[in-house]
Amino acid sequence: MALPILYSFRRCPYAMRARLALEAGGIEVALREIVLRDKAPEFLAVSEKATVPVLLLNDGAIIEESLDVMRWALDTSDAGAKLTPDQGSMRGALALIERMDADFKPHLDAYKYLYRSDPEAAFAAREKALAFLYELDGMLVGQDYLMGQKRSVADIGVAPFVRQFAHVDRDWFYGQDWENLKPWLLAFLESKAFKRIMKKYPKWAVGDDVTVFPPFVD
Ligand SMILES: N[C@@H](CCC(=O)N[C@@H](CS)C(=O)NCC(=O)O)C(=O)O
Repeated sequence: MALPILYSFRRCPYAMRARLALEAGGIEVALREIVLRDKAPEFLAVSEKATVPVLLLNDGAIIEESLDVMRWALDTSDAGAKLTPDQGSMRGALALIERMDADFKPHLDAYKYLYRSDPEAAFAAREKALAFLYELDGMLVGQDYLMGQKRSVADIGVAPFVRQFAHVDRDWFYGQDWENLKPWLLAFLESKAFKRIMKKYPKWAVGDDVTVFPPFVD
């Protein structure tokens, strides 16, 4: 049977969290790597919204939001069991992700995109992002993951965005006193799952062989 199709972009944090959920559930998809500045017409035909990730299911259903791809993976595989927090609830984890998207991501975008052109505005945005990062740091006191001692959907939903924030100015980020957040992020970056979902693929074009994701690893 044909695999569901995932339109993805390696460095997009939304696509990363979708890939992490699929990876956790061992759900195989045919990955099509999209280049944002030169989107494949076939991708644009599938999704008017034209953002990645987009998951096209075998019954023709289209999932156009990363959080919905995660929810679908949680519901249709053992990712749900694997990624349930051992403290708090799945609902609480998803609510944290939604809050991050609404309250933190806009500041992250301003920080990242204004960093070179308008440092003053970028630093003001960075200031506004701090509250959420310190909240995460507080959640990590005495535990390895955001919602307990086990990796949950909260970690995979949030970490790609903290990574993006950290990478704007690594020296600054790792110079801050969020002593729990730094090792949590480093452990995420070193994790087998993250390395697996960050495999590089060439830009997809019609007629290419199917790229099965998640990739095989020893
Ligand atoms: N709310 C969407 C946001 C997805 C999104 O904005 N993805 C970015 C890349 S990280 C994108 O595709 N942007 C379109 C563009 O740059 O043209 C989701 O959660 O899937």
